[in-house]
Amino acid sequence: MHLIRRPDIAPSEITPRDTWLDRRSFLGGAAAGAAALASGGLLAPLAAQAATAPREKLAGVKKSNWTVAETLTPYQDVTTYNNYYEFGTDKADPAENAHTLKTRPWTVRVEGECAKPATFGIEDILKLAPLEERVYRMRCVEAWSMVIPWVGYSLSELLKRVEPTGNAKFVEFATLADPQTMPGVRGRVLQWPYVEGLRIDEAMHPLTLLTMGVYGEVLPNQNGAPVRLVVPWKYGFKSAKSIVRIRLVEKMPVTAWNRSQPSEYGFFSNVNPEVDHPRWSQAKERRIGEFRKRDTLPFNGYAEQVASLYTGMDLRKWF
Ligand SMILES: Nc1nc2c(c(=O)[nH]1)N[C@H]1C(S)=C(S)[C@@H](COP(=O)(O)O)O[C@H]1N2
Ligand SMILES: [Mo]
Repeated sequence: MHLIRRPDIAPSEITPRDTWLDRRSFLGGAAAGAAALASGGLLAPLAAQAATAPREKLAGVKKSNWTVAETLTPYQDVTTYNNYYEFGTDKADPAENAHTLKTRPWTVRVEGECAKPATFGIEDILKLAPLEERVYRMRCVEAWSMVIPWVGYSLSELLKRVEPTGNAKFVEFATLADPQTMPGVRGRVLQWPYVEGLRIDEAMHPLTLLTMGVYGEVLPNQNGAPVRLVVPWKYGFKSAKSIVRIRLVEKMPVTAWNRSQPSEYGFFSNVNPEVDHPRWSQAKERRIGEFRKRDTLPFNGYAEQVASLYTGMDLRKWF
């Protein structure tokens, strides 16, 4: 893990993850620790916890070169300050409400313009390619940001299994919309299911992460369990949570945010400090845990890796 503490941040501002874990295992008691030692499986219980779901460590996670060396946003912030409108629109709602999400059994249907459409069980997805830890900068369109150690592998690993055809120009992601377990889906904040999309070259870019974990553990429900997308050079809403269907398509998909406010949310949604949201500036951001605002970087700091995908495009028009 790349825990580099910047000198301008007081240690007291950072909740050490170990303290948090200690508190949890204290709640869970000695039995949970014993269980973690006894189980040699892919998913070993880490610590039982009183109110919410037990935390589960992911085994065999390798470090990745696709990692930034910046101070990690504390686990507690990553898992309690969330956007997941299916569980409510306040930042605290998902952590409070998402315990109702049932993540097993779970399948992801991959279909459309491909030679071998298939349905993948979540257990297969976890074993499809080696799990990597990747520390990514994340930037929400609301102008806050975090640095998060995700666990997963490049989405391209999954997509190549179904053999996309030459007509596969875009990829559409649909996420779970279950009114029984998701209180937000009973309301009309967005049209459900939540749909997102990428161009095929964006979807195949190695940075685009199919994500099953965070902080070395299985994703908490509020972060999009059991499988979500993470696209670090785009605004956070492109990173669809709790994916159930991936469709290779010829035409640019209509996404949930684009449908609801086309003048505010374009298809590409690349982080761009020079293109303001119609109602606020995107020039700066508040890194969660910091006081002074930071300058927002083009492509969220990933320009070197992804800017070439957009050569010749007017990024003010294609926002
Ligand atoms: N299904 C679904 N996915 C979603 C959202 C959502 O409301 N529903 N919110 C998005 C937004 S706006 C952000 S910023 C990120 C937040 O992910 P995190 O809470 O894991 O950081 O999830 C994205 N994925
Ligand atoms: Mo967001």
